[in-house]
Amino acid sequence: MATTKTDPKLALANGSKKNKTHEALSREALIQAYRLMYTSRRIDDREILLKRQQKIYFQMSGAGHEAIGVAAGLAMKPGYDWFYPYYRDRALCLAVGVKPYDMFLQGVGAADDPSSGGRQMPSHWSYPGLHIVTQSSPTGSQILQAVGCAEGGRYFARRPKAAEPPPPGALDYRQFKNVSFQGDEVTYVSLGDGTSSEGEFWEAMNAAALGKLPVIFCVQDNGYAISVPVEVQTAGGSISRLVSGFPNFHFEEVDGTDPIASHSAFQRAVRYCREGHGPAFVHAHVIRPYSHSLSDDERLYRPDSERERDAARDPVTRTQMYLLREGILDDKGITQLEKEVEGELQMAVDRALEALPPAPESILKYVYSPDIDPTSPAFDMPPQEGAPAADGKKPANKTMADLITATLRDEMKRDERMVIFGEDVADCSREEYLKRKLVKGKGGVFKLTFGLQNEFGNDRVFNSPLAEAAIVGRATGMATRGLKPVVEIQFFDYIWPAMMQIRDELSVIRWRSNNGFSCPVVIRAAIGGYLTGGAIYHSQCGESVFTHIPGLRVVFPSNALDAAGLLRTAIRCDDPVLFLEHKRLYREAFGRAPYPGPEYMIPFGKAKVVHPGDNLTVITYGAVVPRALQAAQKLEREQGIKVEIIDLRCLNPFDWDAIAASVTKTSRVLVAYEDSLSWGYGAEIAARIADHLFDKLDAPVRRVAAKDTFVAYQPILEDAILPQPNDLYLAMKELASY
Ligand SMILES: Cc1ncc(C[n+]2csc(CCOP(=O)(O)OP(=O)(O)O)c2C)c(N)n1
Ligand SMILES: [Mg+2]
Repeated sequence: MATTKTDPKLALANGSKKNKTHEALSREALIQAYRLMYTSRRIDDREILLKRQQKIYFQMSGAGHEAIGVAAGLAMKPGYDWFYPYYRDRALCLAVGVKPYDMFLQGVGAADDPSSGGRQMPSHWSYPGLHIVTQSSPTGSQILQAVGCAEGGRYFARRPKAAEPPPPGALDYRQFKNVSFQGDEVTYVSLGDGTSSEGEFWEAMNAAALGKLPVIFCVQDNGYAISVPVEVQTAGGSISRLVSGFPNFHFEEVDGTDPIASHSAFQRAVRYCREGHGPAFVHAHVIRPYSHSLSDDERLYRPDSERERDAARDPVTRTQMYLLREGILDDKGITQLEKEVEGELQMAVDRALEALPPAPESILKYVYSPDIDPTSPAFDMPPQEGAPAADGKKPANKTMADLITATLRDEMKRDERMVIFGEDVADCSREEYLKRKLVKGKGGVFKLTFGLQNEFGNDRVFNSPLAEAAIVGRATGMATRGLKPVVEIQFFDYIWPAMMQIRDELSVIRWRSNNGFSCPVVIRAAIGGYLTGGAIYHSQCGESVFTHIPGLRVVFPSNALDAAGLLRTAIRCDDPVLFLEHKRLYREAFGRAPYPGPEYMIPFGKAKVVHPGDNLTVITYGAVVPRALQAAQKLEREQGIKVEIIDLRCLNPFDWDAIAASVTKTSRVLVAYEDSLSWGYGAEIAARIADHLFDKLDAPVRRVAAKDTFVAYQPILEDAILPQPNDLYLAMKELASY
């Protein structure tokens, strides 16, 4: 696609009176643009003062970025288009409709701060009514979500029925998600020049180009990322040059301190996206007159000469000069406008300083959905005896893999908002091969999604590029719009590129936006070892890394029926869920069950006693369950010791009541898990027992787990590393005789 570059002869500084039309901006619009730019700058100035007076706690300025922000805001439609701005986008937010008072409420951390209720820093925008989606602080983690947001909008435009509320009585997340979409909506996302070095930026560009999605990527290039200049950041010094090979894009490179040129560039970009041609890239050259933040002093790394060169391009003064030169406003008019703005800001500051802080008791509110409690009895739905399998075959014992597939199929039928994507999950991306019956289809490396693309179409079941952050980031954006993405991370071992999205975005979006936004995604991941040859990178556990994250539900079933019941709860609930599927259990003889029907559900946080006993409690989950059973049966056979085995099934929340009841009865407890011993999931359980049940214990709390190393390839080593039935047997025996 063509790149449009601003002709310097037309640039604002050289504008002449002949240029009466100001491109697409009327005189009134130009005055409005100046008012917004001036307001933005003065809010920064006021905040800096308030910070120095210790009346606010943080400040991040948008100074130097005002022209491009206002231009973007005026070229787009608030409450219609979608916005993923970054911290320098104060002027954009003002142009889209955020009030200065709301910005000062952020600064003071007020309960009434509409963006987060005092939870998130100022300049981290979140205004649901204006479609400004909650922002975090990791540079660039908003970009993939913007792509997912655009995908969500397009999905609903193509399938408007999916956006309708669920039938009355249907218990699921849809009841609490009002979907709105427009056929020609555009999603804006911005970032700094430095942030374009993040991998997620490139993943997002690729995904947007592949999908021809209506996303405008706005790189606001002030030449620095804190103290790192652009030539050290970006190979060749120009992000425009680097991205120019992406297909389907419209490119603009513009002087982002010139509101007229910026507005025209944005108008062209918006038009291109609205017309459905694909994404756009706007590279705006701006300045950063106020150092990176109040903690930074740019004089340490930028000489005066360079800073003065920048100052000559200051967008606020340039625009003011332009208005004067063009006779749009005279001195008196400028003074009057500025006086009005100062008056408005003074009132806003005065009011914000009076605002009440949030109540300390509110800190746990909105970690999870306030609307749907997945631990409640409403999610306790019995299996349907003799239900014919979803594939029409007669009831027979099914594997965990079979019942996961059946559950996915049932839920796809029930809820048109559900989509499945990930690496290799489709039957065949080249659909014509399927249609012509040239191939059977793959459906996942473990085949759990086999047949679903064939049945539901490739807009609902599709392959993603090999990019885990993109899978979770896009899913998060889609779920924000009301879809239910059930995505697959092919191996738990490769979940780590998505960690930023999971830890800093997916799990925290509801809390940090004070319930303004939510993203109840389900991530399925194949986990665990005992594979004989799985080695270091196909055997990992690591569930405690995720149970440590507030806001994320973590489920880890050990058998077919539990997998079906818990997966259905995961899909219908209103929180993000990490659903861990043990590869070794997928097709094990252990734990098979007949298809339980399309309504079978198990509430989260409810353990199951898989072997009753009075002498000793074993708390475990996943692939250790069958191994613990084997050990307990041997111990009972040999010594008559009766071991109670508790399968937690759900790790966050977990069933404390079941643990307490059993330990109170047996007074001896072993916590057994497959992950390496130290700092693992069992440490928390053991600590809780020591804390709350100390007086019930007749023996120390013991743990059996993997050695504190990695899972090796050679089976002799794997056996020595992972907990074996005999390790469990010996620990149980020792504990029983303590
Ligand atoms: C992932 C991540 N790494 C580091 C930081 C710390 N940090 C905050 S802003 C910033 C520089 C960003 O520069 P740029 O993208 O050019 O935006 P600018 O601030 O110049 O507008 C850095 C390194 C962060 N917030 N997130
Ligand atoms: Mg920068």
